[in-house]
Amino acid sequence: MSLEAVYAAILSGNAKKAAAAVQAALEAGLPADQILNEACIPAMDEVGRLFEMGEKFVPEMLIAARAMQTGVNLLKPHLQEGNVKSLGKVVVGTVAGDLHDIGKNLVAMMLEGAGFEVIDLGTDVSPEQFVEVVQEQKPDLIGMSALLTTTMSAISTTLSALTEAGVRNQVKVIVGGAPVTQAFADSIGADGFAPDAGSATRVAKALVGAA
Ligand code: B1M
Repeated sequence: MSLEAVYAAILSGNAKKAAAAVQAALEAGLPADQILNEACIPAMDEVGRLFEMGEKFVPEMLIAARAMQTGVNLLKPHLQEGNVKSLGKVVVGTVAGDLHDIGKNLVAMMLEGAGFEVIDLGTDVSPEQFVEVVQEQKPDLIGMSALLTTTMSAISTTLSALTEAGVRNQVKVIVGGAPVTQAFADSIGADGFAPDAGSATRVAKALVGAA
């Protein structure tokens, strides 16, 4: 069964097999979002669970992440809506101290596909970098991703830095990432929260009045 092959290849960190399995699943007519949500993401969740149990280690998480990215790259053209009209400019980045980028990359990909111009600052993005890019690029939105409970605070530090620089009111801020919740987003004064990449696009559209 194709979805199982994708799941197994990512779980074992075999990028070549992951690519072949994703390709086979696409050719079998499975929708890209089903391959992503029912095979790729569950495989990474299982990697995380095994890491927590002490049955997998950081290098194995890393190779699984690479296998996932290889598969996602093949899904990318199928996940995007192909909308060409620009809905606005979005700056995305994983916050300071955090190196996780798979979720952030998915969010960037979906936003791009929905018609936003995306500037991806990468990972470990300092509050100063976010401030600088707002001053220079004047984006409509900032999207901050955090995957560690210890780096969630970097989201509020960045919001404070935007306020201190006098640019907080020039930009809407969306936050997300596994430990981030709507309650956390509300508590720090973010404009939007999204639990996954699909809803990040819906929230972004609503914030620029394009919903
Ligand atoms: Co890390 N890691 N990791 N890791 N890692 C987690 C997050 C962890 C939950 C694993 C575990 O213990 N079960 C745990 C965090 C525990 C905690 O804080 N509560 C953890 C840990 C502890 C660590 C290290 C500290 C391990 C160590 O060194 N001892 C270390 C920290 C490094 C650092 O960042 N400073 C570390 C390192 C790594 C790797 C580098 C090896 C690798 C990352 C590779 C990479 O990203 N290029 C890695 C991985 C792969 C994981 C897991 C297994 C998978 C993450 C992932 O890609 N998920 C993860 C366990 C897990 O999440 N189940 C784990 C798939 C991805 C599609 O989901 O990123 O949640 P996610 O994104 C979703 C949503 O959250 C949302 O949309 C996405 C798609 O639907 N979303 C947004 C994300 N950003 C958004 C932004 C938005 C809106 C929605 O708006 C802007």
